[in-house]
Amino acid sequence: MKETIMSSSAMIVVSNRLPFILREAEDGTLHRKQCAGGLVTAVAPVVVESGGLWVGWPGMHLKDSNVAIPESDPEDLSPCAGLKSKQVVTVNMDKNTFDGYYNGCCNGTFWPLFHSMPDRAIFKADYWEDYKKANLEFADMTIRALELMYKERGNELAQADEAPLVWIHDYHLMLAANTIRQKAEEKNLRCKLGFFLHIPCPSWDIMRLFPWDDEILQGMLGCDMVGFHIEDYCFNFIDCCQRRLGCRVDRSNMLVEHGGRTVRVRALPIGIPFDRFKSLAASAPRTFSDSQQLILGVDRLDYTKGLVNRIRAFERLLEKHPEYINKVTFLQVAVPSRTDVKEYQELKEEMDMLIGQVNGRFTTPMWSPIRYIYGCISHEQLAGFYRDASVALVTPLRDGMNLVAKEFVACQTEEDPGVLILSPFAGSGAQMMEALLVNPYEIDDVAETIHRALTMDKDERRLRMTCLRRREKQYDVTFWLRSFLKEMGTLRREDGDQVRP
Ligand code: ADQ
Repeated sequence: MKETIMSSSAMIVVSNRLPFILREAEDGTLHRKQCAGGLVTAVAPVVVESGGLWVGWPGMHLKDSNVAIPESDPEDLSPCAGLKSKQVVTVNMDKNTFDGYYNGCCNGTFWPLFHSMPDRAIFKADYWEDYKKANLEFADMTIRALELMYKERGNELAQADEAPLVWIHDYHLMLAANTIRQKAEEKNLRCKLGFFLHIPCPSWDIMRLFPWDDEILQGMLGCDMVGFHIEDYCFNFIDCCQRRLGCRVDRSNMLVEHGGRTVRVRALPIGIPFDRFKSLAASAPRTFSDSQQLILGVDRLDYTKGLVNRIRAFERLLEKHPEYINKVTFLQVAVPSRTDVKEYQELKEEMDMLIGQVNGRFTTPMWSPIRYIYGCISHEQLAGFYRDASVALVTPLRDGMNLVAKEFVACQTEEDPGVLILSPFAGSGAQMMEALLVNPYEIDDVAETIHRALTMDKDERRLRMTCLRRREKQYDVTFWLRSFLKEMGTLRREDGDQVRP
């Protein structure tokens, strides 16, 4: 049965990207192209059903800010198909500002820094200026969205107990809250502000490397509640607020006082649409023969995901355990990411070279050790790969959560499940204790852990997988959404109020 969670207040979601991107056809007309990740799957139905709004960049630079957003195609079955064009507020900015904000500050500075890789981070005042400009633009468009909402539903909102909820997502928009708060107050537009960070929040030692760290922290504290995946990130954030801004903090209740307000800090681990992956896996066609054991890796091609170390570990496995030659195949699926950034192009070249070397070294007339798909595949196909894999290698060097680990688990059968190998440096590594946890920097250990997984007996596999599946089913993406709304005080009563133990 389809369950729809309702927010007791109207909702405005603000994210760098809209839940779809716009593309121009040859005749110049605009069309929506879907990009349904877990976030969109969970949040879009609530926005659709509660008549909410979504503020974001449409994935292309529009020639004119007032250009009409197309409605979804009739055959669109994605979770945001019901999102009407009047529920969408686009953010548009000139290409140079966008480049400095997105490619520069977001991907060149915050992404590596927040993943504790400061050597890769570029600190540039120009990028920071563009980031501030872009955040102002997002804040202005959020105010426009609030005005629209109050114009359309003024009476209803005036009588409602709850002010509309503005939910800001991720490291792209860490400065938006204070501007939204201030302008909303000036215009007498009541609202509550919530923020969720999808990547890790680093420790104070790392955060302080950013020359304008105080502004970032103050920006996030502009919200009423700030959510992270796991407690470690919450405590890092609280620590930064205390040490950099001198805030009074209450660690046991996870509260930070700032500017005369008390901000709640909460660990809200994201989940996946478990049942959806489970049923996709049940119907996906088989693509691999039973005679081979399959090791699977699925990632965006990103240096944080530990792909190079993983290939080296697999090479080490073949060196130390030649019995796997002709018997085990490693399939790496890598989705192209940030392809116009030099570091990502270099990583792609390094991967091509490394995979070529390993294949050149071990391939036999009937077998190649590594198969490599560089591209995006459908969820149906992905679910089939997950189901058919004996081992999933999820070994990021650092990762906010990592949904692949959870999707793999959802696609296993209880009867003859595979084994999850997981990095403790992913948020999911803090939750999925029954996985085989291994440090991705220790190549020998990873190789031996793969060996252990490939030879694990069925009883142990079942025991581990049953626990993993039970947890992911219960704490799925709907649970995450419900927890967020509950913490914001905007979960409609009848939707239940179960809290993670
Ligand atoms: P990402 O780093 O993008 O997100 P991750 O959690 O690794 O996310 O999930 C990637 C998603 O892309 C998965 O749903 C996976 O199925 C899909 N995917 C990967 N390769 C694919 C391919 N080749 N074809 C099709 N789909 C593919 C950020 C943080 C994470 C956090 C999420 C959610 O960096 O740590 O888990 O947000 O909060």
